[in-house]
Amino acid sequence: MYKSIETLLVEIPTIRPHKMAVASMHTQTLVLIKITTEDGFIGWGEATTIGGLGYGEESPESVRTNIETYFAPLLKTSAGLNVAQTIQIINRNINGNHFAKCAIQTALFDIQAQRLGLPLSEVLGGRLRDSIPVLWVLASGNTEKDIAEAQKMIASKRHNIFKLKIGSHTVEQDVEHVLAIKQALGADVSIRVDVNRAWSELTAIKGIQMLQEGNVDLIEQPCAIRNIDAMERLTRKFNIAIMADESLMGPQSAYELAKRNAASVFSVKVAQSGGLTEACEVGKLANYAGIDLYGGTMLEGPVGTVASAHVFSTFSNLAYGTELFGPLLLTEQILKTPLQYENFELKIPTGNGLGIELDEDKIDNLRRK
Ligand code: MUC
Ligand code: MG
Repeated sequence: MYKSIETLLVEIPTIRPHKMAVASMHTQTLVLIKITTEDGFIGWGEATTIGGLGYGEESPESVRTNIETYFAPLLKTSAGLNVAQTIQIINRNINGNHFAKCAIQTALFDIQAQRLGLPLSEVLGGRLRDSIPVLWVLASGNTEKDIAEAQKMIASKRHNIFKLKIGSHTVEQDVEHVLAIKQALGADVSIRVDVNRAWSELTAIKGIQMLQEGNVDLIEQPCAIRNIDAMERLTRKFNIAIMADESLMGPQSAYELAKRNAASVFSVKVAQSGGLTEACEVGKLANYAGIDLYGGTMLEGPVGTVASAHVFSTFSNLAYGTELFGPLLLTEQILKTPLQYENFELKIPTGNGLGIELDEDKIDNLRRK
């Protein structure tokens, strides 16, 4: 049934350095999975991460090795099974590896949706919207450059909500940077911060207090991944939205975080969730728990970005919008027709499957050989 399962590592420089507490990026390594069936369908998936092993527990190289060594042989034995049955076999035989699992699942759903002649969103339960709001992340490392970049984005109607990457400087320096940007952009522009788990609980109390007083709208992942106790205390202590990102690793952890009241917003990432259906389950669980939703990114290229967009289009609550700007951070586009970003939103493709056409010659030129 599956003729080939390929993993391609595609290196693309970023339009400017992207500085975060966990890594400074100058290039992004897209991890693309291409599955070709015996009857001529091609499905794409993506397992891109950030900063090698700086962000998560899987690297581009580990994803490639694990797909070639463990996933591909399993897939070859699953001929005739549907997507759910294939995923069940993968989950029974392979521990962890959420990014690789998500990429494989995306490619299988892409094929399935093409076979059915439907956009991917319809196979996931059905879209509730045709476009989604997308914010921009200011992470040049320089306050004045960030302000100029934001003003350009607002003027061109591309983004009017901004997330700032902090946590690499002292809390006072970080707060000064954030409040200078907030003041320059004005009261109507929503500013959020992502600490990428850089703060201790005491530093977080100090930082969040000042940011809340400065009318910042949201604090993302202030403390360590497994420090759920601190996340719980901070969520109870402050009125400002506290969002779980790295701590949210799929439906089981969503359940734990919700039970503990350890976040008021979930940043749902398809790869971190372990797959598209798992990301949908996180969304449903958040609804039942009264937790607001935000569509996160791993700075994926167009494949992971569009797969995420199809998932987020099915969410009934998307109170904090999304950050699906990954392809815009790259100097090269790898689609024949680029994704459409306009009026502060991303249009969700309407064609069958993912609804995108990859430029395979370009990918071949950019990929690691
Ligand atoms: C993260 O931690 O949210 C998403 C946007 C961005 O700039 O970095 C990522 C990772
Ligand atoms: Mg984050």
